[in-house]
Amino acid sequence: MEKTVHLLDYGAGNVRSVRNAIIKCGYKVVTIENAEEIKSAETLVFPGVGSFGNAMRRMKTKGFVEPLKEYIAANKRFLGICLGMQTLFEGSEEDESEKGLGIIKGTVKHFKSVSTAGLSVPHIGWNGVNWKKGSRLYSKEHDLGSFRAYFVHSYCAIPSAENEDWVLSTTTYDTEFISSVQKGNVMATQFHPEKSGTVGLDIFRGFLETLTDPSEAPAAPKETVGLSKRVVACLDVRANDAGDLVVTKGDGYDVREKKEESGESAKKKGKVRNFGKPAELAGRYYEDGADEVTILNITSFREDTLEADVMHEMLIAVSENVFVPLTIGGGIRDYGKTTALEVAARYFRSGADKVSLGSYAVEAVIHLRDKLGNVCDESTAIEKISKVYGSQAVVISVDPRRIYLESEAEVLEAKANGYSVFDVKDERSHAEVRAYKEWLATSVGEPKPELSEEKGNREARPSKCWFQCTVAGGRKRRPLDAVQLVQGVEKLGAGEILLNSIDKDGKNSGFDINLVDAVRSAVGIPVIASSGAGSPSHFVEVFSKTKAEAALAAGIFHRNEVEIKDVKGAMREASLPVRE
Ligand code: 1PR
Repeated sequence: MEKTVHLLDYGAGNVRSVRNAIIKCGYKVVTIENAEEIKSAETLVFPGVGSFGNAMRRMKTKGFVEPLKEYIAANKRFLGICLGMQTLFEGSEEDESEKGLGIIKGTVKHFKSVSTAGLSVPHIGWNGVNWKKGSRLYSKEHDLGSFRAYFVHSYCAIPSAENEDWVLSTTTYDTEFISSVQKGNVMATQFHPEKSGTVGLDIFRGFLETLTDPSEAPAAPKETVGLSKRVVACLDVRANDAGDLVVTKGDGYDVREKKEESGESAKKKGKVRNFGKPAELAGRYYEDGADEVTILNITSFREDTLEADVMHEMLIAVSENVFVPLTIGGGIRDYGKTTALEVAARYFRSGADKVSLGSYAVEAVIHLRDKLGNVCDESTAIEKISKVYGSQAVVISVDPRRIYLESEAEVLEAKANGYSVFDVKDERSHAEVRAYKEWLATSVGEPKPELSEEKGNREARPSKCWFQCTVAGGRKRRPLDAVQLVQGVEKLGAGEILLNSIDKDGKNSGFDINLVDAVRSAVGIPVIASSGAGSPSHFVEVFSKTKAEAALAAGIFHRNEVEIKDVKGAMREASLPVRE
C-alpha cells in the first residue's frame, strides 16, 4: 500500500515545497480538507505559513484547533514546521490577540525583544543546530553536528525550565532560541527541513521512517557551526525572439548579443543571449551547492504576469527538484482588478518561498514620502503581502545607477533633494563620466557609453555620487535614492533587500562595495549584494568589507567560468562561514 502523509494546509501559502519534499521521500500527500480528516490521519505535517495571528484565525475558522490538539495528545506522528512549531506555544508577540495551541509552555518573542545586538531581523539563512538530546531522527548518513539548517523568521521561542522537556535543539542568533522540539512522536522545527538541502531531506526521512522505531535513540551530535554567509545563484528569465522562456544575462541590463558576439553584421538588434532552460539551470545550481536560487522575470513590465502561465509552470518544475529557498520576482504589482497580493499568492502556491518586488517598491516609497507624509497606512502591496505571508517572504529588488557629481553645486543640489552622497572609487575617466551624464540626460535606452579600456582593468579614481533608483529594468529613473528606498521599504514591512547595480551588472569587476556598504548600513534587514561578480575573490571581498548577509551572481555561473564550489572554497580559505 502506498505510504500516505496528511498535510495540514489552511490555505495561506507555499506548501508546495513541503509537498515536494514528502514526495521526494517516496510518500503520497493528501491535503486535509476538514476537521474529520485530522482524526483519521496517521502522519500529519503542518507547515505553518504567514503570520501567527492569521494562522490561528484560519485554523479556528476551519475548526482545526481542537482536533489538532487531540491528535497531538494522542502522540500520533506530527511534524510542525516554522510557524507550525510556533503555534504549539501558548502565544506570540506577533499577535497578542490570538492564543496558540498551548501544548508547549512559553510565548514566542520577536528577536528584537530578546536581543540587544542590533541584529538584522528576520533571521534568514543557514545556521548551526545544537542538538540537546538523543533522537531517532538523526541521520546515519550525515554528520548532523556540522549541519546547517535553513531558517527564515523574525520570532523565536526561548528555552526555559518550563519547556525543557520538549527542546530537541537550540540555535544561536545572538540569543539562544529553540530550533526544534520533540516529545514521543510529536516534533516540530523552527528551521525548514524541506529547504535545507539533502541533509534536510534526511531529517524528513527520519521523521517519516525512524521516529517510531523502538530501538535506542542515537545520542545528540555536537554542534560545530554558526550562521553562514549565503551564495545565491540568479536566473534572469525572459522569452527569446522565438518565444521560448530562457535564462538570459545582461551587461549593464542589456541582454542582447553585441554585434561581434552574434557574428552578424551591424544589421539591427542582436539576439537575446540564451543560457538554457530555467528548470535545468536551477537544478544544476542546487546540486552544485547554491544556498538559494532567485528567478527574475526581466520583461515583466510589458506583460500581464497573471496571464504568464509559463512562469508558473517553470516555477512548479523548478520547485520539484530544488530543495533550497526559491525567490521569484518581476511583475508583482496591481493589474486592474487583480491585486499584487493575488499575484504574489499565486507565485507562493507555485513554489516560491519569497517574492521580489522592484518597480512597484520604488513607486510605493515615493507615494509614502510625497502623499502619505511617511506614515504607513497599510495600503501598499508590501504591507499587505508581508502581513499575510510574513515580512521574510518579501524581498525588494533595487536597481540603482550611479549619478556622478563633479562640482560642489551638484553635490549641494543632490543633498538638498535628500539624497545621500558618497565618496566612491570609480573606473570611469572624467571624459567618460561626462559622456555618461550626457547620455543619462537625453536617453532612456541603449546604447550607452562603455568603459574604453578592458572591463575592470583601469585604476579607480575618487569621485562623488549618489545612487538613483530606476524602474522597468533600468529604463526609467525616479526621484529617489537607494538609501531612501531601502529605508522606506523596511518601514513598509519588507524583509530583505536584493541589491543590484546597473553600473556593475555583467562587468565581472567585483561588487559595488560603496553601494553595498551604504545600503547595508542604512537598514536592519538582510542585504543580498548583487551585480559584478567576476571571481571567487569578489565574494570574499564583499563579505570582508561589508556586512552583507548574502552575495549573488549570474553570468559567471551561466558561462561556467566559476563554480559555486570554487566560491565556497575561497570563502572557507578566508575563514568566512559557508554551508557545505
Ligand atoms: O520591476 O518588480 O517587475 O521586477 C523586474 C526585475 O527584473 C527586477 O528585479 C530587476 O532587477 C530585474 N531586471 C529587469 N531588467 C533586467 C535586465 O537585466 N535587463 N535584471 C533585470 C536585473 C540583475 C541581477 C543580475 C545581477 C548579477 N538583473 O538579477 O542577475 O546583476 O549579474 P552578474 O553576476 O552577471 O553581474 P519588477
